[in-house]
Amino acid sequence: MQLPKLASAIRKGDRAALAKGITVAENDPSRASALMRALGPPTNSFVVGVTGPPGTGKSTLVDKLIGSYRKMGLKVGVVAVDPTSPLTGGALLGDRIRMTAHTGDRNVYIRSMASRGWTGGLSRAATDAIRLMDAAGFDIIFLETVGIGQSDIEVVGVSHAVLVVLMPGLGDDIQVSKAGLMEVGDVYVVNKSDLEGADPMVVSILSLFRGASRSPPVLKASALSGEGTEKLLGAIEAVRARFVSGEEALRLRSVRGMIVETARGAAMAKFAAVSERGADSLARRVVKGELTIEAAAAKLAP
Ligand SMILES: Nc1nc2c(ncn2[C@@H]2O[C@H](COP(=O)(O)OP(=O)(O)O)[C@@H](O)[C@H]2O)c(=O)[nH]1
Ligand SMILES: [Mg+2]
Repeated sequence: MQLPKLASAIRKGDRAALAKGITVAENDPSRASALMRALGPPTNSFVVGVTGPPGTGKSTLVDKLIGSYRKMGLKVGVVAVDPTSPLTGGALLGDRIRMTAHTGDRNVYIRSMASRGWTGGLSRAATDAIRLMDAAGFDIIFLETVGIGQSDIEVVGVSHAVLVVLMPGLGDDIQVSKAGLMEVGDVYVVNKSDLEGADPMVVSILSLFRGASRSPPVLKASALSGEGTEKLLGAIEAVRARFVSGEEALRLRSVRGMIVETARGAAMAKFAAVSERGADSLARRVVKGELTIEAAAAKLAP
């Protein structure tokens, strides 16, 4: 399909077109860039980043929240990013299993994105997917990402609100602060409150913010039993209320994140385009003294 046609079908909320658009975003950065240009700037979607170590119950919680938002009559999209699939093994399958409660619902769209190499490229594709869902008219978009390292977490910069999901027994607070999770969260939740050790975990997170310039809410919930999920929804809704009322700082924050991820994605694509073809003959010319290494490198780069 021609890109302008595809863009206009996506804008009409055509699910097949949306799926196609996201596939373009994943596989073909240059076409994706043209498609994004055709879509224009972000409109009304409220983007909720959900991050935290693997297995804390992010997908299960998102599934619960989808249900709450559907009851409110809102359209919900999910982008589940798994940049570290070799490490987390099976997480994507997990996402699919744990978010099946809404498979028949035309107002819910869930898309998992697997790593094809670089985290940066994946972040750009995820950013594009969010913009595509926004154009398709989704009110709420969840961006689930595994928060293991700094680069995995950075992608949540495109969100209007970031939910950090932890659980009892994660060990010392150092694990949490090391990954950069303490900087990104607007709301912290200790999930699996049905298990031992949720309260000490809450205390240890609160202690990390002692003396800090901000004190985000730290909640307890159980995605399995539903306990505490209403409060969690309330905390997210408090941020969404600011978004809906047009708070500029929130809109700026998400757009800023999109610009950064798009720029990183473009830089990654350039990096990937450096082929080693011709390197042998260039090396010969450098050895002969005909070229500097810098000049040879410039010939190799696109
Ligand atoms: N006991 C308990 N288990 C949970 C809860 N929420 C999720 N789980 C389980 O934790 C495991 C990982 O959940 P998942 O949502 O895939 O975690 P993710 O990797 O963070 O997305 C699954 O076996 C879930 O059933 C909870 O509130 N209590
Ligand atoms: Mg998950």
